Amino acid sequence: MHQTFDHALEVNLLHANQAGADHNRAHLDAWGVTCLNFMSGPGAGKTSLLERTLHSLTPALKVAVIEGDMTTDLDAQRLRQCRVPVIAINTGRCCHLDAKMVAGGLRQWAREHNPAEFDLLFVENVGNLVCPAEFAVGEHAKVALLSITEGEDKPLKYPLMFQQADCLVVTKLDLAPYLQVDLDRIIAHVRQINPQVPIFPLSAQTGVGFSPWLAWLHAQLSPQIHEKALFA
Ligand SMILES: Nc1nc2c(ncn2[C@@H]2O[C@H](COP(=O)(O)OP(=O)(O)OP(=O)(O)O)[C@@H](O)[C@H]2O)c(=O)[nH]1
Ligand SMILES: [Mg+2]
Repeated sequence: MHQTFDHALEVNLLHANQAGADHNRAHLDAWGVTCLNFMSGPGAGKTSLLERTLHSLTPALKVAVIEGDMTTDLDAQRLRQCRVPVIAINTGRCCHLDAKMVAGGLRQWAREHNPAEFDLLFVENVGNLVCPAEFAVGEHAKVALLSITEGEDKPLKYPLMFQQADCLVVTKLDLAPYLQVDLDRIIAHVRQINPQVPIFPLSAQTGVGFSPWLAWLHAQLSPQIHEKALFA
């Protein structure tokens, strides 16, 4: 009985969240903005990937960031150094962003800027390998990150994140020589969960592996943005 009640509650919660995400997506589509949701366990390298990506994109492409953190604005401060608007959302005790929080971020963005003048919105989710995968925020694609220091078994132990991902970035590739880690095993485990997902092993520190990642990012942009000069 309790189990049925709990299950119904969860279904309602996710259903309401999905309606909110659809609403956010409708606004993003009306503005012509492509939104990517970056998700990973804590410290896998989301902010570092965004920093290097923002430095690699041509200034002709207008980008904003919604930065989700439980308490601080440390990542928001880092990303502001990249000279893009950053809307910081503190989630408090909540271990993920949800559609309602991101709707608040979109409203703030629309008060401070004209979103229709932008091309891309990056959402950095709270560091957590489980819950962010449950809650859509209106993104056009989900980018999951896994650092090679986290262990080859993680795709099998936390399957939802890898199942939901439209793209997987395997980070910290520069550390591979110092670890006993088999990249092919990581990739094989991901393929068990999500056989077709594009996988980009790279290093945000050295830039190795960045070109295929940037090409994938480019392919996500809406067609009218394609003719803009693409990457610096
Ligand atoms: N060697 C190496 N270190 C990296 C790389 N990317 C990130 N790091 C380091 O990993 C640590 C965490 O990186 P962040 O970019 O803050 O990770 P994050 O996923 O944004 O962390 P949270 O937002 O707290 O979940 C920092 O000390 C980074 O310098 C990389 O490609 N190579
Ligand atoms: Mg971060």
